[in-house]
Amino acid sequence: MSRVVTSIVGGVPADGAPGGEVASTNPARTSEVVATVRLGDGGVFVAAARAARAAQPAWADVPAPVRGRAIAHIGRLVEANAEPLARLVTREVGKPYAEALGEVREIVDTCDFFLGEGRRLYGQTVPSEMPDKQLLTFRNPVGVVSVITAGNFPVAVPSWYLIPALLCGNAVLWKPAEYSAASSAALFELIVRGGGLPDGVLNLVLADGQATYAGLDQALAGGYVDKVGFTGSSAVGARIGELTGRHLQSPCLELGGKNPMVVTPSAELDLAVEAALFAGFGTAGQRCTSLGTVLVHDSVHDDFVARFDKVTRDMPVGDPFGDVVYGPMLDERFAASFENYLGWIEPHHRVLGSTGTGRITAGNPRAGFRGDPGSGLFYHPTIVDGLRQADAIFRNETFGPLVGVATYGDMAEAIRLANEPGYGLSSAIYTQRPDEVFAFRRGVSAGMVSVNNSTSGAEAHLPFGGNGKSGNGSRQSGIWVLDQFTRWQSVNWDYSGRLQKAQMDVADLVPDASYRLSE
Ligand code: UN1
Repeated sequence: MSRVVTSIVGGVPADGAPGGEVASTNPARTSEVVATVRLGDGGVFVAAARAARAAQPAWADVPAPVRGRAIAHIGRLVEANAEPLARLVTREVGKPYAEALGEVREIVDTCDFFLGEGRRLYGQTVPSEMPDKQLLTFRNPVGVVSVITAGNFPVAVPSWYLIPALLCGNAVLWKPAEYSAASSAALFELIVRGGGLPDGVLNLVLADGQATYAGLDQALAGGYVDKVGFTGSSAVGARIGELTGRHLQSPCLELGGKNPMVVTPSAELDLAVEAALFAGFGTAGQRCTSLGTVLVHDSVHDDFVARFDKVTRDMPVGDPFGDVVYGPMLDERFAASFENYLGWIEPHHRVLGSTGTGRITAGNPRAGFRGDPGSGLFYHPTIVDGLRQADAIFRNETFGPLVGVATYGDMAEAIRLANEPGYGLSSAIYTQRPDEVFAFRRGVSAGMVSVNNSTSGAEAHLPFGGNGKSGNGSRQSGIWVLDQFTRWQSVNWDYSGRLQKAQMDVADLVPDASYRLSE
């Protein structure tokens, strides 16, 4: 079944398609149109920001525990619709169905965490340095939040922004990726209906990148947006940072990664291989947390690579509704960029993992492929061994089913290589030794470190985010994201009946500083 999706501003579907119409297709069967997407332009973005601005004060007046109940209802409605939503995600972006169900679970987990936050949103009472004076802190909503998200997690990652932003009393406009617009529109409905949200509290903007940038520029200049959340490439993140910086705003940025996995001599090799397979090829390598480069100690390199090659060759790839590790690329544009990355393979590299490289077709088959490769955007898994530091594949994110392998000699070198590309999102180490765990944790630039686990698959209530090219230090999830969607307000309340001056009218107790113990 194909559907038509459109922007929704102040509860009203937007007229026409000033930004043009695009088809969101099934990447496993590119002839199947999942949705016709009517795109808005910069004006629609601005209208959504204004609608949010108008709706926000009344939403902030709803008591936080009542907003928490709304989040509880959203979680239950998402849970009741988990299977159709997961099926839609699989159809629209080609993520294996089991993973899509996990993605929906992540929304429910996020709601379960934040429903109680409505009854906390704690402020503090702080002792004053003067009598008859009280110090207090409050969390205030920031106001209007503009959320711009990618389509590799078309519903879970957006929920990391939308749920806490709404809980904190903000109104939101959400601009999801065009190629996952149907999944995102479905989540939009579940949030609005499940939460019983008043019109304008959550708005949906469907637009391409250029219109979004233009709309955001205008909305910031007009004073209609107070905070931007963005998940996507490092290049676009830098532009958003530049634009918001001009308005003295700091965005919440969740960007790319070149996530390393260190395999030490004490690693349980089969476990490390299993993790490399899931981290590297799950979601066809299209997570921001996907494994970039395995850094293997010289002494275990050959053994690791032989095992990794074998399980990669045996891995089921194909129809995402079947039992596979991964399906197609998300969309044509990701297939095209992945082909570009494959062009970075150099003569000194050893390419392993499949019966070919590039697009899987009848003429370039993958042994054991499940389904009809010709119908979709399927790519061979590719292991590139023998990476050197100067190689493009070593230095850049290669969003797709490609894992690099390089070697190291000692832990200091492993840490240096892990940090060399300049990203800093996720990382992993396989070892039995506590000293290596803590040396790596301390030295690695990543915001997230897994010990004997995958670089991907973060739990939804730990701080999520990166440093360097992976982000500006903002963190999502759990209690930490509250600092993105609220501003601290401090209150000092003097009821002494006189002006007590801080630092000046403060009592001091006089110490007997010359006192010494007698021997
Ligand atoms: C992303 O790819 O943008 O940790 C987020 C993970 C998922 C989220 C990935 N829970 O792999």
